[in-house]
Amino acid sequence: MGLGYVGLPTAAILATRGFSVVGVDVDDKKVNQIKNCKLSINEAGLDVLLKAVINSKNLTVQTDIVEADVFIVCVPTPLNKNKKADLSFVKNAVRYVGKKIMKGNLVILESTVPPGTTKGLVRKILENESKLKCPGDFYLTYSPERVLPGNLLRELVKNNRVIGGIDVDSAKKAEDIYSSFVEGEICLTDTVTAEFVKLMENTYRAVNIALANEFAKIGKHDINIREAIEIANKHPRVNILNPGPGVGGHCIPLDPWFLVDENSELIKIALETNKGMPGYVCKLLENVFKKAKKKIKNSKIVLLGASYKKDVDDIRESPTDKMINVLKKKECNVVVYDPIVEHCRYLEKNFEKAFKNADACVIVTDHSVFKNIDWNKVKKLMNNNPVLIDTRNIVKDVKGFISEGY
Ligand code: SAJ
Repeated sequence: MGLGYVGLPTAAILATRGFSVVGVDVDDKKVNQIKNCKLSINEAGLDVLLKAVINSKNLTVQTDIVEADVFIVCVPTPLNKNKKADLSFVKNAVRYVGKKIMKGNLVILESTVPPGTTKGLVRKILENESKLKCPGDFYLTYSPERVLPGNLLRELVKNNRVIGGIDVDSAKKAEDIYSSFVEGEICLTDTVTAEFVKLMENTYRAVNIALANEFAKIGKHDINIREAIEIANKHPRVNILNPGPGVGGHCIPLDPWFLVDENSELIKIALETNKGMPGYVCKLLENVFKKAKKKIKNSKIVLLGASYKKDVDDIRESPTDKMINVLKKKECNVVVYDPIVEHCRYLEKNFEKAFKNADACVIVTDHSVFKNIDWNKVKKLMNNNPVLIDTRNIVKDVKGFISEGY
């Protein structure tokens, strides 16, 4: 259930392991695309895998749910306006599952959810719809995905996996399924612990990125922050992450909010710190304009990179998008250059056109191809006193720019 970033690769991998898999999604456009082996996700190797499993008929896709032995739910859990989990997609999917389950079936939830959701809400809906009892009549587990976009297929197989069961038999049933393709260690626990583990992982990353961002802000005047981090990380028990223009993607800036309550000041502050980074970068830019005696109003600014991180085409929660809003308020002429992303606001796919007569460039995403940019050529395309802000530390030894960064 749910043929997105996690559901589709999971369905495809299971289909290569001898299971007869039916992929179900409410979006008929997406279903038709997948039937024709077209992907809306740009993930290395997934196109080849999808063709193979569709052609072998081990994976069929449709909008209607069918009876099955195992149901795996991989639907989104966005954040609502009150910074709480929006469980409407989970509720819907589970309602459909509840109408189909029979005695002895297994239900697995993979979506990121607040602790207690599986044994509370999910179990209740399944029991109400099916008139069956759990535990007893059917098995129920929570097993979160842990895959890194950009390296998804490899991580799906190689990563360790946590499975939380409503009871031990449920966890073992799910282990039978995942052990068909997971090469990492499989840890069995209860559902609430597994839900908490997933949120701890993304929170750990959010807090540590926030710390790196905080260091970059504090050290900005006299310290080469990248060098400082590199040296500090030689300590055997220190591993500081990289500061950047802010944290994007559909997980790290959002999921940790599921843990925030009156006892969690640190998580909240970390999330706010990361959220403030695009604004901080715009402030840096403004200060450099002042230094260069240039007016930011009506200036042309190139934002290099639209996606939330390197080498992916995903723009969800991207710092670029947030910076566009700030710079537009200052009446700047914003252009976004990204060779990987196909659609975003102010996108210019032509490199020369993007930089022609620009006053400033802000490096937001560190796509690998950006390492090959000829900055001397860029300088010639840009107006006098060109400004360069590098938030990803990808430009080395380039002269002729008034620059700032970390
Ligand atoms: N970032 C930094 N500095 C760093 C590392 C990352 O600024 O040192 C930024 C990135 O540029 C990006 C954001 O953080 O904007 C998030 O990127 P990411 O690569 O850390 O994570 P995601 O969102 O692509 O995937 C994460 C992963 N979770 C963890 O690493 C704990 C992945 O394993 C999860 O499956 C995924 O969230 C998810 O779906 O929950």
